Amino acid sequence: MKKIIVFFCVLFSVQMQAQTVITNIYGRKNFTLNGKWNYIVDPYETGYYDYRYIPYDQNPNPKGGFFLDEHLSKKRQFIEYDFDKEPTLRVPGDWNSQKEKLFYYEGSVWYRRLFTYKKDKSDDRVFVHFGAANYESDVYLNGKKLGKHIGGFTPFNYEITSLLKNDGKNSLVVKVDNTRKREAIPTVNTDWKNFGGITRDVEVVEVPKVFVNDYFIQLKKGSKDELSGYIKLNGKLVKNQKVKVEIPELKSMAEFTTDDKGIAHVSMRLKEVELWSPESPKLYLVNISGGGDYVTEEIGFRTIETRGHDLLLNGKSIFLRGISIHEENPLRGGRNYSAEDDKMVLDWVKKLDCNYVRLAHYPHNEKMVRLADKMGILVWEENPVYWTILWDNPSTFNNAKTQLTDLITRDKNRACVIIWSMANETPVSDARTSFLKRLVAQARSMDDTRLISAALETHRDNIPNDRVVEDPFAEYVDLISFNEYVGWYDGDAQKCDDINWIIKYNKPVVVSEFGASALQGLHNDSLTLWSEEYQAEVYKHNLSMLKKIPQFRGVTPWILSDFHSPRRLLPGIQDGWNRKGLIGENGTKKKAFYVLRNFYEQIEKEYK
Ligand code: GCB
Repeated sequence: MKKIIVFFCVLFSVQMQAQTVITNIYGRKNFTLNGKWNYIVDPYETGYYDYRYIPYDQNPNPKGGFFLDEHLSKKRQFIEYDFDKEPTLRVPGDWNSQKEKLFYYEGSVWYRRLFTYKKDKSDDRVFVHFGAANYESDVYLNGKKLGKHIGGFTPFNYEITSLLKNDGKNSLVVKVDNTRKREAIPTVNTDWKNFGGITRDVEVVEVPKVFVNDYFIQLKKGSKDELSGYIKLNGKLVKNQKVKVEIPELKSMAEFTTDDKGIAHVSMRLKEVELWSPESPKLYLVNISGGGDYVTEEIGFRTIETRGHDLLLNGKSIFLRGISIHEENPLRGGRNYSAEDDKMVLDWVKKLDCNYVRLAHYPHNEKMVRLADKMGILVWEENPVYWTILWDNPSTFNNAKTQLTDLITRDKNRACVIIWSMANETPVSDARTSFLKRLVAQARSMDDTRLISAALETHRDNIPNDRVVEDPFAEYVDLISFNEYVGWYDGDAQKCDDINWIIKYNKPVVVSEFGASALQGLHNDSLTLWSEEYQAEVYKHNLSMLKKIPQFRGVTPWILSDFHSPRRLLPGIQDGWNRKGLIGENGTKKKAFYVLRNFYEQIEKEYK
């Protein structure tokens, strides 16, 4: 029991909180830590808890084998781990799709990366930034704890200036635990694979002593030529500092002054700005400077609003020709991790004649959203509040709020993002409505320029063919979105023809899901379940049913491609995959793909 005795006298009590995430990480001076990391699979948490189940990092007198780094304790004996002898995993990337023996693994894995880094300027500050790690991460540099981050899809960073050995060997250790938990966001029950690991980029970022931590630069709500937002500096003596926004192509430049919190309000008028749209996704180079820092990135400007049933992009009525997607490359059966993965998926989206995607059911990676910005694809982004979570648990709420906050912080300058979704398919109750209302308040307080929605549920009335959308939460959203499965969980395809939709809200309806499963390559008549023909039939009938809804302004059928889901067990058909994709696991398009594309080509003409 007490055999694994290593006495660690260094105590890792520096439990720093995760710090405000640095905006536009890719526009900074970066040093990538992507690549091969040694790893230890630790299902018993041997590296974290001692034999009394006390975490080593909360124990003033630790006995046991904290998995930090043997390089720090070379002289000690009895160490029962050795990162150097362990195999490696690619970072970024989930562990399940990289190693066969980890395919079903859920639990803790320790990662270790050695690196040397030399600062450019001696008084610069250095951070380590993670695009995401699923789900809980404990991060240590050179034996000191930087902090713990909770949430599998949002970025986090820690300042490492004082711990970094300038030009010496540094050891970064991260324990990633993807155990599903009832109180977590998402909770234990989801219809997608719980890919674990450091799934996104890891960067060392160097910034000046006082730097531009965050900024929000978009058109002011209701205006087509006035920018509004803020710039936030980080560092000492940040009161009354000058900050500057410059858009060279528009010959626009303006200076602002920070308040005592280091925040400057931005407001400036643009001349002859070309608005961003799917047809012409114009991006401008925007330079932001202040406190000795200078960042630049491409930003687009557009307006999005609703008027009664109508959805207006840049003042013009638009129909959202969309598709839902998970962040999985089906050809590899793993979470997207590269630019090629993102490009392949968004190229499929374009081939479907879409102008819009729903990034379900959690924040996808930042580069994907940047690519959508460039390719002219509108985006719905979603908080991972999925199905039935612990609505009454305050820490569950704080977790959901933090993830939403971090998502909005990360993507608020992307013109393509038009909708923040609070949740997916959450059964109505007072506790749930109160929970979601508080999330809406948070989203609106951070960003009043975008629309708010959630994928709601529908219910049946006493009349068998009536389908009703009535939800107290609908009052708080800008769009009415719901998931419906007439033709799959709810009768057969023909049933669509008799359904009567009752939606009393005077708001645009953007249907968040409908669909049916088909095994790619399985052909039969259009009545046979699991065949491509049946799926195509469900699409035909659903599309003509939805088109009759007067407020119908968009749809994201479920889903672009087949994806892994441990809930889907039917042998020979599902084998661990959700088969509702329009594209099979080998990349082949199913018949329904073309049904949807034809529909969209038609709609595109109608909205010209
Ligand atoms: C839904 C969920 C989605 C599932 C889908 C299905 O309503 O929102 O996550 O994967 O149904 O295939 O049943």
